[in-house]
Amino acid sequence: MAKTKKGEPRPANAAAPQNGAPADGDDAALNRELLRSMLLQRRFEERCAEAYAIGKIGGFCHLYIGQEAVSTGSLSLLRDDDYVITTYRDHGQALARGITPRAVMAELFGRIDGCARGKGGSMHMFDRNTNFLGGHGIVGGHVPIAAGVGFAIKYRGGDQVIICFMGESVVNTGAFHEALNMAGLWKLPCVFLIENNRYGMGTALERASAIHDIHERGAAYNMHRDFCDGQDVFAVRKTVGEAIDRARREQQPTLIDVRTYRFMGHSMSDAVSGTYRSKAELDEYLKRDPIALLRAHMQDAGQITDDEVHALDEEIKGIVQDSWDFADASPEPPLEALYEDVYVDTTS
Ligand SMILES: Cc1ncc(C[n+]2csc(CCOP(=O)(O)OP(=O)(O)O)c2C)c(N)n1
Repeated sequence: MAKTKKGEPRPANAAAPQNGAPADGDDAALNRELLRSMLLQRRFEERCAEAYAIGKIGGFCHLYIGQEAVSTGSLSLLRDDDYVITTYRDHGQALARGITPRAVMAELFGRIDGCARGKGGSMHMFDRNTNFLGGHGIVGGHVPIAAGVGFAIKYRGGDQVIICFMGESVVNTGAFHEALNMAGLWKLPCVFLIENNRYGMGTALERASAIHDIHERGAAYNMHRDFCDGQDVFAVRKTVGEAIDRARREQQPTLIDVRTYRFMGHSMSDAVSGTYRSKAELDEYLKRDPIALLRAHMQDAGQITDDEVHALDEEIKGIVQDSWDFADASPEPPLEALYEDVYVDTTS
């Protein structure tokens, strides 16, 4: 199990492979951590759908089911002092970064023990302890913030990196281009990671973008660029790992097109599929469920048995139930809390 700098075990964030360590795929202990992280997100999101349906969660709610290899693969490579920023589809990444299921579920329920004290909700997970800088609702709005964090790291002489997750629709917003230009110009330690799940709400990438190999947009900003299979957690780790190294050692940004698919609708307002894609297409992608692929790899390699998978699944369901019970018992923030956290107090 990976250790934090303070020596505490940190299950979700396994360390990046070192020279001489077994290649990804051969490392049974690492694979178990990856499977656990992905399964936790899956079971958590299934319960979120249920909680939303019975009114425990209000507002918007975008599920992450199908994309778990992206969060787990990339965030399993980060150090504790690195940074993460993302969009509204943020529950899975919050969990993979190590925010507790209790704090994420309480946030979803709008309760005081949530990671943003119940004020953010589904789209605005935030946690200073894990350098998780949100959860942002405006498409593309967080990309300049990522560039700003990259600038701050460099200005202070640090060797941290920031991973900035975004949907593929973001590449058509102005903020994306402004931020990538600055990151390319100033050589900022940013990994711009596009979670390309093929649809922005109901609009296919091909109907919205003049080019389809969207990582090529990085060429305009003199930036390294790459793409990978987002259903294969090992492929994600390899490609994102190279980008993290480049950011950390050379302070060079990278734009990555991680090709994935969301198994649910855009949000709980179109929870299942929608009219914009065919059932045949969905069925085709369901065959490449990232969790099933990793599990099959581990079973073939003799790294896990059916019974062990079952036991792990049961344990995780228990953790998610505990998070639900915890969130349900947590109080709503008091009315006065409306006036807190509005301005930063710079006087004390
Ligand atoms: C500036 C802005 N325009 C429109 C919206 C409405 N909106 C919310 S999600 C979304 C689609 C974004 O798709 P994508 O970036 O591919 O991410 P995904 O939802 O697929 O993860 C849109 C247009 C918004 N939130 N912000």
